[in-house]
Amino acid sequence: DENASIGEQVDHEIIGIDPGAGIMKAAAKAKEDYDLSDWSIVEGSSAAMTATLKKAYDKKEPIIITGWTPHWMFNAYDLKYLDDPKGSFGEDENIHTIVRNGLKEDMPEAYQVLDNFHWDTDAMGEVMMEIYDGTQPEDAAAAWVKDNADVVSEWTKGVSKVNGDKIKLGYVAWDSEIASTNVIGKVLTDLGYDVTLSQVEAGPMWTGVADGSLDAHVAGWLPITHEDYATKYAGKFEDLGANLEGTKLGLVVPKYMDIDSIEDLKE
Ligand code: PBE
Repeated sequence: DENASIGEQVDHEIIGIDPGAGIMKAAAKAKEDYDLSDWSIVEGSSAAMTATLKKAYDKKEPIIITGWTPHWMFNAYDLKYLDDPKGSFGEDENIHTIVRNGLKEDMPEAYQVLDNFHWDTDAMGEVMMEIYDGTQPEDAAAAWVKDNADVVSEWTKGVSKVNGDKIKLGYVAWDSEIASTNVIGKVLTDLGYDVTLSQVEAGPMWTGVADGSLDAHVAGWLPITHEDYATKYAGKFEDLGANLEGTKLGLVVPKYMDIDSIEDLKE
């Protein structure tokens, strides 16, 4: 119905992702800040969200999702962020590499590589698009590592090879983190590590590094998105700084939708 409000068109639903994601907390804050009490934020996963987006997009139907950059969806579809004049989703931020206390002493080589790991949204986007196109994450990561030997050599410069030492990286099945974790996992494998990539929820990812059951993750969105986790485990992990700068979170819609601001959701 052309005359229905945006809320009526989408059943007052915003398609969210896994409940542990920081973006879900930001979406709940937006609901408060913009007085959207009749709206609900649907929990699910990144994969379910992108599947729902594809279904709507293919039929040019209205849809509102929780979205973030870097993400392949902005390459695959014509999408826009809704303006967020109240700043519920925070400022642009960075993705940090987070390691367990003691990693530096126990595995100085891996520590050095994780500390050196730094790339940009274009590079991450290349890996993400490969995976989107159907390549297995480990194969997409291996191809990127091979094609970007100059970048990778900056991360491994002066680092000695090891002989099958076990290292365990945690990650959440967010598209951005599937890409980054597979890339750094491949680099550590090539250095001689026996690497396990352990897919977990956001809470257990931070808990795992804090209690030492995980050695590291490269998925710390800071200072805002994962602030609760970082505060909860302060002192129980080491932050090696940003591995990627300039991320963004928000509510995202197809460009064919006739709204521009989160304020437009209130009727
Ligand atoms: N994300 C992707 C995560 C961090 C990485 C934006 C979905 C989150 O909201 O916690």
